Amino acid sequence: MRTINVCLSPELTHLYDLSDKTVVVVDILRATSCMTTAFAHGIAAIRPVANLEECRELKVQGYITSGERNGEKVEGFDKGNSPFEYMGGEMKGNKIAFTTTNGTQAIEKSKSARELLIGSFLNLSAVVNHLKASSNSAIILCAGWKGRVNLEDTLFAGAVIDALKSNFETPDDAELIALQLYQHTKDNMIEFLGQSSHVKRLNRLKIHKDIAFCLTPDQYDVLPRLVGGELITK
Ligand code: 3SL
Repeated sequence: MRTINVCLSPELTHLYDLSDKTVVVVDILRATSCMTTAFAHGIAAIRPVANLEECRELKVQGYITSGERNGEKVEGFDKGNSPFEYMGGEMKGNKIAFTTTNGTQAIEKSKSARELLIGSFLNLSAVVNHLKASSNSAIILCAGWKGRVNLEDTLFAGAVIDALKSNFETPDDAELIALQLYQHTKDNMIEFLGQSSHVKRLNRLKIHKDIAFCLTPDQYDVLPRLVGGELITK
């Protein structure tokens, strides 16, 4: 039977063999929610990059520069990391160079995967249906915060495990942690996450409306995947 693992931090990726797996990278607040939203509104491709300089250099090649550091838009960049910035449709057909504190770092660490997908609550069913239909074993890689575990990514991992527990073996306790957390909090996720370090951080930055939106399941039927260094959906 196929297995599904939850990797609770990018710092733990060395414990897993990614080369024969589908890896779903998740940064609920907010990088992978933002990427999902951008594709749903017509972005052609996203090039995830780990550092600011590389991102700036891609501007001259026609990329829109997007991202954040510590939650705040980077000076001189075109866009920040709020899903609401990607809904207008004015970027349709364009390519984005994207760099974030944790999400794009997690993508960087998963590049050896057989298949790399972008997951969020916004495209939860698209992720689940793809994993169900695939013959690959899978890893849900939680981006966390600077190497530390966070609640919101763990909750998403729990939602995926909940949907797939009869299709996959779950070998480790991380899967149980994620599943139990999700099952106990799924009906009051927003309230529960009020205690989380990143929700407190975003609230301090007055970024309130992104939180509820990023926790809303199945807004979009898109499934970004990494092909040749760029995320695409086609
Ligand atoms: O770390 C990241 O990748 C970001 O999503 C963090 S923030 O929500 O923009 O602060």
